[in-house]
Amino acid sequence: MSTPHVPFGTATRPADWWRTAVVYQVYPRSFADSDGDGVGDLPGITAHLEHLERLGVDVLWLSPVYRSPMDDNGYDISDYQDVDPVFGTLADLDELITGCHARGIRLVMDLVVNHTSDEHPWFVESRDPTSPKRDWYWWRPPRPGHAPGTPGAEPTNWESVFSGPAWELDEATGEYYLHLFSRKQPDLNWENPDVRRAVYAMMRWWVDRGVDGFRMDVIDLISRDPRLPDGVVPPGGHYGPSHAAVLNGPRLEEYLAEMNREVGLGAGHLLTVGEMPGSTIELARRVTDPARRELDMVFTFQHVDLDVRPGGAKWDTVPVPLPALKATLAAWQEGLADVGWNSLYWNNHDQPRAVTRFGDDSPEHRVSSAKTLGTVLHLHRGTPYVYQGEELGMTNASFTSIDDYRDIESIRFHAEATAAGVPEETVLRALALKGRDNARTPMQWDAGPNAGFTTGVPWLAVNANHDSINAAAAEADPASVFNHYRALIALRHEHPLVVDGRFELLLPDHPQLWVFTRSAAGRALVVLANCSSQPAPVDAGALPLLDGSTVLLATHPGRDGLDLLPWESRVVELLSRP
Ligand code: TEU
Repeated sequence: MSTPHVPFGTATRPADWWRTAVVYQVYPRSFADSDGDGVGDLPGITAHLEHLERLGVDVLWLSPVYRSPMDDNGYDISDYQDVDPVFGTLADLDELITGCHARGIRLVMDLVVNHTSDEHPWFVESRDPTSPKRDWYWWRPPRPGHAPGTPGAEPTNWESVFSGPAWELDEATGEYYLHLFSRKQPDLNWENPDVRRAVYAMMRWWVDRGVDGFRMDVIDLISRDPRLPDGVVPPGGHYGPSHAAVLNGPRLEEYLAEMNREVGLGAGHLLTVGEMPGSTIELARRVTDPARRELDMVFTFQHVDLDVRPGGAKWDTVPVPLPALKATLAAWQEGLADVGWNSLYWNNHDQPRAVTRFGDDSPEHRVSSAKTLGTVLHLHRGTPYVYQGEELGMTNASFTSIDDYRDIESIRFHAEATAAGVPEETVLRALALKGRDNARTPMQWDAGPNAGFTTGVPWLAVNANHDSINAAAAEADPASVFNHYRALIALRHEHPLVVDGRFELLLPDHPQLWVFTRSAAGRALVVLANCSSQPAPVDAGALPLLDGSTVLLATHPGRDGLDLLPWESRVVELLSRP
């Protein structure tokens, strides 16, 4: 059973080390600014590694720091083997890698190879129709019977995730190039083996530089039907069955296995996690099956897309009943119980803050709901991901004007929706709920000016609530969200059931309670959580026998009754197996 937590320092990365690990995601623009230009940078991260060390995390996932025109904040890369000056230098990154390793923390890079920047030399060369690089991207003539630039002349009816057509006309050649994201993010053609070889060589270069793995951006978009058939696109271009032509394409697993082999990902025990919008349990069972040597885990979107109206755009928000959320995570637990492995996340740089979205960020309940969301997630089976600020219970930004936003997706949605006649306040309400900038407000280090993030003018406004929500206050307060996350991470390192115990959901239909067990080898844990802002009595009859059990972690220490307070949760080790 027990997958012992292997401390760092061993010469080699042990097999499956990531099964007992907790990953911390840093969004460099918003973590810590060391030179006062208002944008976070690498020396800023290195200067705050103690925060990660005190939290107890095992891995730092670094969102992109590569050279980039920053059209999509670095997810548009113009040089994969250099650092953008706004973030620092390659030497600064080496120092960060060394600093992490010296503290027993591994470092995972962000691999963005579904597309490059349109300023990448590969794409610049591909603009020449005679260049061999032309086939490194998806260049196509206008739709038959249409002159270039005329309505409907785009080769397919695909829409960009960032609104508007997914095809950009190049006046010089009269041809279009494909970009599922912004027009400055042209899609690479993975059908071309030269493209794949170039990507693998770049990855090996980073492995030789000491990185411990890769988070792979929209990796299930890299294989598509080369005939590029039209799709049925819902409004707003959010991932739906419409993008059937690009999601989970016919050669995806062939490419993942080839990448694993050519870069030595499995052989080198490098952590690999694929961001896979549109992924299913069936696909994840195959892709994360160790025997197939493709990926270690995937990021599914099924739980974070529950608040999207079916067939609607991401901005079409609907309430998420707790049973639906419980059922979605439980399905992935059961689906990957015997093969593969789950990733576990509430937050990242694309999702609104979970305490606002799934919890209750009011002053009365913010701390308890942030703790309880953490407890419920971290006690599921899989590798947890903590997004910067989550360990402080940071909330959505509460921006009130489009001028507050910086994210290309939000700004283009606002332009498109208001042009289509949607009232400004409706658009702003949607952005306040789901906009990506909610996750990107600067890290709140202290109650001082700009939350201690920068001595300059922050690129994105600091949340005013940093006066009470900040790392300095949280680390000093034993009852803080920070210290609760510390205890959660320590529990994972110390208790094999948290890593390997079989998951079983109880009370699946209960609208307030999230209750489940983790059991193995005659031992069992029970997680009791009230995920509502109202008190919730628990029917003892519906639970395993709790007599003689031990409370391992609680939001409200000292309480053992079964009338749970709002957002109260407990992790209990049973005396005997249920
Ligand atoms: O995100 C892909 C992705 O799924 C998001 O675009 C998401 O669908 C959208 O934001 C939901 O609204 C990855 C990166 O995480 C994201 O930051 C990049 O913008 C995107 O790919 C393109 O690289």
